[in-house]
Amino acid sequence: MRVLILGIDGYLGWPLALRLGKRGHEVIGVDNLYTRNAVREVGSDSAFPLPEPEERIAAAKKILDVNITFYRADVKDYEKLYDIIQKHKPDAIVHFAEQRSAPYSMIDVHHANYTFINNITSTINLIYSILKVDPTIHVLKMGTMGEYGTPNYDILESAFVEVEIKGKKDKIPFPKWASSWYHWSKVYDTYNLMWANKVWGLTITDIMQGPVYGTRTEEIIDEKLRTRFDFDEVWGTVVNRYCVEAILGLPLTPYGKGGQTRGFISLEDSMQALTILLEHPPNQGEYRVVNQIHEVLSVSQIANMVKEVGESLGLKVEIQHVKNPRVEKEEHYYNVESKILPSLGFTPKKKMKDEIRFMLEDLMPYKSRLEKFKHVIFPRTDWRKGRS
Ligand code: USQ
Repeated sequence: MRVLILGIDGYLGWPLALRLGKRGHEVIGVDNLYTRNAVREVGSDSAFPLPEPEERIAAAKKILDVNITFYRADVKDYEKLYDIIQKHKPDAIVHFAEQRSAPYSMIDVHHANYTFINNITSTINLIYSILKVDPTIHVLKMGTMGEYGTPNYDILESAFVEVEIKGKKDKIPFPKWASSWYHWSKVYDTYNLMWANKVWGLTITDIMQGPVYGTRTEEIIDEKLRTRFDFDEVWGTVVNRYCVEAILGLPLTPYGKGGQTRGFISLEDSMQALTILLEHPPNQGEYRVVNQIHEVLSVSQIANMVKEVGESLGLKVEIQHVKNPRVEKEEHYYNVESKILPSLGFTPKKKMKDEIRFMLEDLMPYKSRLEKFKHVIFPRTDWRKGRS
């Protein structure tokens, strides 16, 4: 297969390129390196130093014998995106080229606007490029479990649901109720993709993935092949943040009551799932929604896990519930249907507790680098404030 990855420089994009390359697929990647700059904008950096794209591509060739063609380009530039798709005519396009931080989108009006303009425009550009080059190309689009919010009913793995209103039945898109501008941008993307499928019969997999954690995949066998790893209050996600907090001797920070429950998945299992979905595309003209999760846990449970594993490695780990900077339910029902991936052979290999040990071991040698970013860990971006 020939696969174009939009957002190849990111936490998921890079390891996916290595995985697909190792499996013999041809890999082309696009990135404007926005995340690198936006993480610096909030005073932080990746825990592992990142080689320049050209250097990491050379390392992939040397260490894994994987060839990657890279374009430094912005997916908001329709002509550029169209030219790349027209030139390579991929079988599938993975769309990760979106602003992916909820706190970043909540900083102020400029960050909210950037999130919407970048995320919505990139998806529209992709839809129109495919339409012009080849409408049969499979689009694998990264959405988020956060599109659904935390409803008091089961989250089905279905694009539509039947409802009855005043005695009359109809099918409506499965309800969405997001909790940041970032998550809303993904909801709007979903509606746009469903519409493109209805109007033009595009073939789409819309992945609703929970928070990803971890430092390792089967291909990350050398420091030069590491993927970025964020831990600051804006770009870091909860498990990755806790691990860095534990390394630095800072208290772990469950927000509020800590009952916020999500469907987590390791980086390795995310790679496995994405590969399966690419290698088993939906039928031509189908819009397929996939709930991509593994372990359902609360942020308090995870803090206890990091404390236990950290202490077994000799770290002194405290847990300190902090005032929740977000507007979200802190105790709630959470039950997610996830049957498509298992039906295609997905068998999660990693348990969070085991991965936390590897993460702490991998991060430990970078402790002095992490010390420099201690001041950007405590949450400052406040949902209620609405401005910086
Ligand atoms: N949280 C804490 N303490 C922290 C950091 C976060 O309790 O130090 C809580 C948050 O309040 C939230 C939960 O952990 O309830 C998850 O937050 P997160 O920062 O780990 O993840 P989130 O902002 O939801 O976004 C991340 C990715 C995003 C992806 C999403 C999947 O950044 O790209 O779409 O996970 S999901 O959460 O299922 O929507």
